[in-house]
Amino acid sequence: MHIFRNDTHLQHAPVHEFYDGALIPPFESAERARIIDRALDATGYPIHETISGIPESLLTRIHTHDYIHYLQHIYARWCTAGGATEAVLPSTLAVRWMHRHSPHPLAEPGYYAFDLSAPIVAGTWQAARDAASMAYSASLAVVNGAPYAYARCRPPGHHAGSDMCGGYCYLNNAAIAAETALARGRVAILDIDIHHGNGTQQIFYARNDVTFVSLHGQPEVMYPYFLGFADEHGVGSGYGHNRNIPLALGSDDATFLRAIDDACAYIQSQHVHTIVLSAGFDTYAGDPLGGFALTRDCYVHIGRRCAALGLPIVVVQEGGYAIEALGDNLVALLHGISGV
Ligand code: Q9C
Ligand code: ZN
Repeated sequence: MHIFRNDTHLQHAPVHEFYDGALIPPFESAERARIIDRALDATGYPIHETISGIPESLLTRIHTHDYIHYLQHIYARWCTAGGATEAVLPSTLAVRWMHRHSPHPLAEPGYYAFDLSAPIVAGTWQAARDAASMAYSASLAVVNGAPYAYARCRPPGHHAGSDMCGGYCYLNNAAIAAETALARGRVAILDIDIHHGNGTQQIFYARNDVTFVSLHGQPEVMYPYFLGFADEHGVGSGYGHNRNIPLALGSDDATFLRAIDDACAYIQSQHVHTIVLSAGFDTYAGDPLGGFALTRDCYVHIGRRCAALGLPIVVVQEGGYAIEALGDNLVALLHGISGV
């Protein structure tokens, strides 16, 4: 199990988040990475702190050129236009019929964001770019023959679409890992974060080279609410290559592992060569953003079942906000996958 990590993420530290109307300290914090690193240090897995920079041409196969340009430059443009230095956050969201584009720095955030959970601060671009670079590096390791690799991505990525940020996500790290792994042939992304990976689904919805399968809380009652239903199968040549398995609040180990078995059978039917695991741990019992009741042991079993598919696996860090348990839960998953 090769570990990829770096500390650029420290530059992404928004001071607050909106949580169902309340202004609170962010759940998605640098502390998460610190706890993960502490647990990883005790494993003896080889750790790679120098990562390959992600090629621009790879980034723009996942995200639009305009969106990348926006992420790179909006913080400075926003401040110059009088926006608060705390963070870039939209005043208007360009939803449904409101989709004319305005290039004004105080307006554009509402075009490229689908919610208020992706504030952009001075170092957000650098952090997001290096998180994507870690996903790329981990996936390259697998392309070059490593059986398993893990990218400790922060900020996370699975809510980020081709030209949209939201849900703490800016660049879709798992999508970048999948695109990289296409060098070995078709890829499946298995998303086990409790929130539906709406961004990953959108990116690959019309494609048949990357299959997306997600286990998550029913969107009727869980963020991101508007996507992740069981009848979303893909479009065009992507039809049949998208699978959502929504689960009820309160789901426990047994329910989750049954759904994992379904997902694994589906992946087997897709004839892929690599698995990208979008690994969120907000399914853990007591996660402040969750609602499932998984135990630590469940992550070992999830890992074993994924490994039983007999394919290389790129593990990409997504959510997980029960911070004290996060490192141990991750290590449980990685142990389950690699057997050591
Ligand atoms: N009551 C990830 O786990 N806030 N993102 C939702 C709903 C945003 C979660 C509040 C949650 C984003 C990567
Ligand atoms: Zn999540």
